[in-house]
Amino acid sequence: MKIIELNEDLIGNNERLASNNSELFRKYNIKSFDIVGAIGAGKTALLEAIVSRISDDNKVLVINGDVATRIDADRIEQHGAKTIQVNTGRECALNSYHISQVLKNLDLNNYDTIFIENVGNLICPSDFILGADKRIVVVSITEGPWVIRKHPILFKYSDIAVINKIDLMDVMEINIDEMISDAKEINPDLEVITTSAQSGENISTLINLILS
Ligand SMILES: Nc1nc2c(ncn2[C@@H]2O[C@H](COP(=O)(O)OP(=O)(O)OP(=O)(O)O)[C@@H](O)[C@H]2O)c(=O)[nH]1
Ligand SMILES: [Mg+2]
Repeated sequence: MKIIELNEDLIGNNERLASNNSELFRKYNIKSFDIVGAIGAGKTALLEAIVSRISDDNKVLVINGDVATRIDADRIEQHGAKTIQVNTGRECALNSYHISQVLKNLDLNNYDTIFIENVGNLICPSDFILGADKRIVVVSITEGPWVIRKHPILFKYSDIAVINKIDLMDVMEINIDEMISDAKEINPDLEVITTSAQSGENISTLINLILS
């Protein structure tokens, strides 16, 4: 019983801080995105591709959540965005407290678009909204054809689903239409897009979808 109460408290507190974050984004007219997804699915590679195409015309900040290291932040900085790395240590997802601490120490007038790359994990982030406008869930075809069906919750509570690494379609012998329909079955409102961060396929469509 105690454990359930604690858990509810944790999630309730997270939601309160998330709504403060959301208010800040609105106040400063910032578009904000929480990018969640499997380890190694290509979240950072997609951000590199997106940032390199939009950073001339947009004031972009990327907040990178990772257990350790600032490898992802360093990768993204090379493409013209400011970055802030948050190392979560033992925690398997970012929470709204992490984001509130980052926002507190920034001049938000300097940004119009904020991407938050969550820790690579298809389970933990579902309990912790961050206050971003939209959640984008990323998987890739190398996680196997059932990855979406096996992790329905994040797909249920996301706005856009990206199925990445389609340049490897032939090697993986994946039926991409089935993966798309798995996602749509879980959440009929989900926008589903297939991409290759490596070849650049559909990256401009993804950008239009995100920034529209
Ligand atoms: N072939 C191919 N490789 C890709 C693609 N996108 C990413 N990769 C490769 O997949 C590996 C993992 O990519 P990342 O961008 O680091 O993945 P991530 O989701 O950010 O990983 P974590 O942050 O560790 O969870 C890297 O070696 C990328 O070069 C793609 O579209 N096609
Ligand atoms: Mg990454």
